Amino acid sequence: MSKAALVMGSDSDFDALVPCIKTLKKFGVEVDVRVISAHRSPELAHEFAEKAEENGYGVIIAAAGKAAHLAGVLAAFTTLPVIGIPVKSSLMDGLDSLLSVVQMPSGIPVATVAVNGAENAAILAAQIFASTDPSVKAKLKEHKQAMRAAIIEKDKMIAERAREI
Ligand code: RP5
Repeated sequence: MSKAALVMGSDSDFDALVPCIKTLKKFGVEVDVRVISAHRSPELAHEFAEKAEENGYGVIIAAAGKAAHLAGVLAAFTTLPVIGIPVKSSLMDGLDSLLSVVQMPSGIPVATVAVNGAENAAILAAQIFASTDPSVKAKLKEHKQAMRAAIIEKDKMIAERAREI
């Protein structure tokens, strides 16, 4: 079974990450959820990233806010794909987190989703697994079909509302 790690910098990030956990489970991706801080427990971040592949993870999703260095630090110690979720912070609406996650130096990429983009992080992880896991791929196709059907419904509904004006 495809297995991802979702690592957050603090337990205070958890609520923003619930959609990521739900979405990974929806696509049949096993997920281990951890709190590891790049700043408060840096040696554990190092150890986690170095052992992630032998521990069976295919993707690491790393979420942090403010000076959000977690995803970049984990990416420094692994060749696994790392997806970064900038968590919205109280002072700058998450712009601080976004820039901290996305502005990686050449050679160490972090695939960064939007501020609080927890669902998209899970979908991107599922898409990475889908190249080798047909059951994840089938669920992704169903998801796209469902979105398409929902948009067609909304199109009809909006046309109806516009006629009534
Ligand atoms: C970051 O600092 C965490 O990812 C969190 O978003 C932020 C604040 O952490 P706490 O002070 O709430 O633990 O490292």
